Formats: sequence, C-alpha cells, structure tokens
Amino acid sequence: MKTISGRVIKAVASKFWVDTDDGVRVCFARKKLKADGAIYVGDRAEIVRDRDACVIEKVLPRANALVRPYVANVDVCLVVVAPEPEPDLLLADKVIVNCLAEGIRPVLVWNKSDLEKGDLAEYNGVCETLECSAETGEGIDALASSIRGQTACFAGQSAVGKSSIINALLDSPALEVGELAKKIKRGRHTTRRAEIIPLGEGTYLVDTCGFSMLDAVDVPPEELRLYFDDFEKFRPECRFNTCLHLDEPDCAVKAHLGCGVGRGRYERYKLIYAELDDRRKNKYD
Ligand SMILES: Nc1nc2c(ncn2[C@@H]2O[C@H](COP(=O)(O)OP(=O)(O)OP(=O)(O)O)[C@@H](O)[C@H]2O)c(=O)[nH]1
Ligand SMILES: [Mg+2]
Ligand SMILES: [Zn+2]
Repeated sequence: MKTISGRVIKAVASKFWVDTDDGVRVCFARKKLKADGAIYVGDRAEIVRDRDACVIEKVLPRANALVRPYVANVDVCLVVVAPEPEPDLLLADKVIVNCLAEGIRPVLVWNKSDLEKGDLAEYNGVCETLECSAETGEGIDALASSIRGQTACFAGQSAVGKSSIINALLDSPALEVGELAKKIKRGRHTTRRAEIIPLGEGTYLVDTCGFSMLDAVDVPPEELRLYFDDFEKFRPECRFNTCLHLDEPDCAVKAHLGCGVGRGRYERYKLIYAELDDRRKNKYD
C-alpha cells in the first residue's frame, strides 16, 4: 500500500479532505483516530488507499493547536474585530493570550474600515495591528504580505468579516458570507466549520466559525502577566519582581495606566486573571 502525506483542510462528519501533492483526497479515519480531537483541520497526516477508500493512517505531531477555533499547525492568527458587531476586546485579548501560549503570532485586524476607522493604539507593544476593508480592498495587500508563505487562521466574533477578508484575498470569492442583520436576528453563523483554503506559494488561509465565548488558555494565573508584553516591559520598575500588578504597592504597570499601559487592557487583564484564579479554585475545592 502506498503511503502519501498531506494536510487536512476540511472535516465534515466522519470525512476528511486531505490536500496532497496529487490533489485533494477525501478520506476516512482509522478507528484509532476516531476520538474527538484526534484529527484537527491543519493536521499533517499520512494516508493510504485501502480498497476503494483513502484512509488517514497517522497524524504527525502538531507544532501547535488552538481549541477555539479548533485548528492545528498555525503560524499566525488574525484576530478580527470590526465597528459592527460591537468589538469584544476581552475575547480578542483571550485569543491573543492563547496564541502567545501556543507560539502563534497574533495580529489584531480592524475590518470594515470603510464604516469607521479603528483605534488600536492600546495594542502598541502587544502585537502587530492592521486596518482593512474587505468591502473596498483597503489594507488587504498589507494583510497579504504579512501572512505570505504562512498558515494564517482567522478568528473572532461572528459577522466581523473573516470569510469576507478571505474572499478579498482570493482571485475569485469562494466562501459564503452572511448578512449582519440576518445573523443578529437569527443568531446564525455563516461559516459552520474550520476550513483551509490554499492560496498558493505556501500560504494557507483558515476560515473558522465565529465565537463569542472563550476560556482563556490553561495557564496558572501568576503566569498570565508573561503574555502581556505591554506590561512586562514595566515589571523591572515594580517594587516586587513577582508583581502581578494587582494589589501590590509601587506597581509600575499601574503607575503607567493611561500613559504606556492601556486602561482597557489593564481592566481586561484583571478579568482574565480572576477567571483563571476561579478556575483553579474550583479545581481544588
Ligand atoms: N461595510 C463592510 N461590510 C463588511 C466588510 N467585511 C464584511 N462585511 C459584511 O459583514 C457581514 C459578515 O461578513 P462575513 O464575512 O460573513 O463574517 P464572518 O466573520 O465570516 O462571520 P461567521 O462566518 O458567522 O463567523 C457581511 O454582510 C459582509 O458583507 C467590510 O470591510 N465593510
Ligand atoms: Mg464566515
Ligand atoms: Zn506591577
């Protein structure tokens, strides 16, 4: 039996689409790989032809993985926000923490700049930021250069325009896009599952479903600060080297609120910290 390798680009029910040098093959999975989470979109896999069907035999070790959205082997994650629906920066900050913990480069993208310009100054020193409009094409070239040759996953709330940006990056639109008004009324998500769209020259785009709830990654609460680069640069000036920037005296992060540290970022840090702390308490209660 000939083994060929490829990348899982789509999964529907028990079928997997695997992109190989010979084109895309629709595969089933070996029984041992049927458990939830055994195969993610983005996984690199070995497949064999077994009688008439192609079968995934083995999943290669993952470089990294995200759980919201479920996707593996990502280089960069475009965290998309827009003037409408109202930006949920707590969600964006959690996605950014999850990316940094997994070694994925986060980029915060303000889409729909045709409707309203974004103000992402708070994210200076946190991650790269970009503004674009899938509608007018503004900023799309800059976004394309930022992700060239990489696997780029689009994440964020429903209706911010993830699929629309991917369509703008493609020569001809390939993805279904939903209407905001209809979505709000019906609470409908247009994209139902993660899917990889190869863009050529080693660039892969991962479209995902919108989400509004996310657990921050499972890091001990004391380590959360390590994923806030904008705070970390002031830590040497805090009185205590172990400062969590919460109730400690002479905290340099608090001293820089509004001038070097965004007040919103700080409030969201406290919320994420409290969530991680609660989770730990529940674990040991
Ligand atoms: N004005 C404007 N509208 C946009 C832009 N990008 C997307 N939209 C609109 O926003 C709505 C939602 O776009 P989608 O691309 O379906 O959003 P999504 O993030 O993929 O949503 P889900 O698949 O549900 O997660 C559609 O009506 C788009 O036409 C933009 O740059 N400007
Ligand atoms: Mg979509
Ligand atoms: Zn401090």
